[in-house]
Amino acid sequence: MIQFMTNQKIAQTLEMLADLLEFQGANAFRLRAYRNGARVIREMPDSIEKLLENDQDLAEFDGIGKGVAAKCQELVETGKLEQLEQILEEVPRSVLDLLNVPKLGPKKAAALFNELGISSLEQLEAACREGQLQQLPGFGEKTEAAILAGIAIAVAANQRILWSDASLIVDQLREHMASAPALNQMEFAGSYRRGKETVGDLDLLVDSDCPQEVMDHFAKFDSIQSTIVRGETKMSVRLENEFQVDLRVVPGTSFGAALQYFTGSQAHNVLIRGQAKQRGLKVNEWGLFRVNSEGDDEWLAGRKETEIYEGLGLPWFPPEIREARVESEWAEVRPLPALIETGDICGDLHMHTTATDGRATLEEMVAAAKAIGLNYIAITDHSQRVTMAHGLDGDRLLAQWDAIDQLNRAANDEFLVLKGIECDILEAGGMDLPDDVLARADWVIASIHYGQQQSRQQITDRIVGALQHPHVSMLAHPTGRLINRREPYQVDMEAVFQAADENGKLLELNANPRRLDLNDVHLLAAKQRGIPVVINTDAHRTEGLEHMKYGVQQARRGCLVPADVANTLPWDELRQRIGRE
Ligand code: DGT
Ligand code: CA
Ligand code: CA
Ligand code: ZN
Repeated sequence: MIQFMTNQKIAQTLEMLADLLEFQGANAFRLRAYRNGARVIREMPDSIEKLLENDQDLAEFDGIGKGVAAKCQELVETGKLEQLEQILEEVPRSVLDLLNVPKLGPKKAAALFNELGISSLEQLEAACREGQLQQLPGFGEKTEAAILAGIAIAVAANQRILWSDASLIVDQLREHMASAPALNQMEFAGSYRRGKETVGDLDLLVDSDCPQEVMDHFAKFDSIQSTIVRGETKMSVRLENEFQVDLRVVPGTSFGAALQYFTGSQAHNVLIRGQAKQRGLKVNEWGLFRVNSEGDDEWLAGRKETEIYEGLGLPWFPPEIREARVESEWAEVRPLPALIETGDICGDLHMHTTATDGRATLEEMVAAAKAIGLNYIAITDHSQRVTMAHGLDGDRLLAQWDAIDQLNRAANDEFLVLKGIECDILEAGGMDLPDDVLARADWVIASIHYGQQQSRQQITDRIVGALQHPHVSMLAHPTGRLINRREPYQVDMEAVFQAADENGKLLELNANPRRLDLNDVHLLAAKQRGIPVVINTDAHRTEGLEHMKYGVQQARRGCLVPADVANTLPWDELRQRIGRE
């Protein structure tokens, strides 16, 4: 039987095809068509399968060409792609892992496969250690060292996926499990529930008295590749993308206790057990108990998670902060500080337009921001140094600001578009645009895009210099990391915090799910030093504005409340905070 073909699966297949074709040296134009198509299909509200059933021509959708439409048809009708099957006969699937190594482009990866027969990360690591790579044309000693250093990142990328990617699987699983028999309630526990930036596996917890029926239904989930283990009440499966899902079925009387236990983190649970012990209690995945000297413990609670915390004399800690960082300090605090929520955000102060590397025009970004209920935004395109993104020089920037002035004047509403710029911090230090231009902005972002390999001292000096600059308002994506792709640059965060604090500057929490920079630990450090954080999407297309929720979730992990986040303020107040006219 042909399996149900979700948009998600179609998109994944197209992406895999593109990756493998790139590995084989196919032309960039075709690859882009497949990748764009995959993105459009992933975000489409309608199911491709349904559209085809109704004889809809897919090529009529923006971003889907004839080639992609034909591939969709083939996938829906046959469940596979002939072209992909053929490629997989020539190269093993594991070469895709090689493409996750930073500094190892598809061309180099293909050379390694063809010349040295390397088709997995293990083989790559062994070959680097034996110095085999530097024997090949185009590979020096330096390249070899860089590739060896990058393997760790690729291995991590194989083991942990972005929270935002996990959430796509969660949505599908929720939908699939909704029709499971005898299911009373369910929840995804573990790192997913804690909102961690990457997720190692999913922990699905189900309340039911019929575990076998629930597991039978779970086993029918579309993307399951294999069952790792199945027992009386537990089951673990591997999905087609190698991702693992653990299912546990518990009775309603234990659901809250199990939810608490399997949400973790392990460090948080150590604190919880310690608190229980102090009070002559015991807590495990079955419930909260009073310990009796005879050994027959008395069951106290377990139905609801809140009852566990209450029974221990603790506040109910939101899952995001269960990392053993603040719980001891907050144990006596009532009520707990209310962590920030997406609805608290009034403005978005970092985004791009078609003037540089954005995909939407100024007008389109403004319309989209209004539609999602923001009160103000700053347009912050790149500055001239970012040649790859067609960065703005002073003249083009002033022209954009004129357009923004006109837009604000013409609109008869309260919405405000701010004149901003994402100004590069130059490799030698200093800002990429003259002071007299920056002085006229409403909002100046400083950021590093070049010279990321410099020494810790150089990078720190550049950033501190920018934070001392009178016209700079905020430092964007302060550590420059790309999760699973690029390590943060070497920077002395203590010095950055101090410079921000002394000069009244703000630090960004970039909400892009691949950046989430500052990270949770840095956010808590910023909060403790009283440095305001700004959560921005850095949107490069209108849909990018939706990323705010990922940033807010990360902010919650940093224990931030609305007062810690500057863009919960109306612009007038925020402007005074940063000393702008
Ligand atoms: P992950 O999957 O690596 O992103 O992280 P978690 O936190 O989801 O970890 P996972 O899936 O191994 O286990 C889920 C939760 O279950 C974990 O946060 C705490 C609890 N747990 C699992 N195994 C143990 C264990 O051996 N001891 C204790 N105390 N707790 C455990
Ligand atoms: Ca997990
Ligand atoms: Ca697990
Ligand atoms: Zn940006």
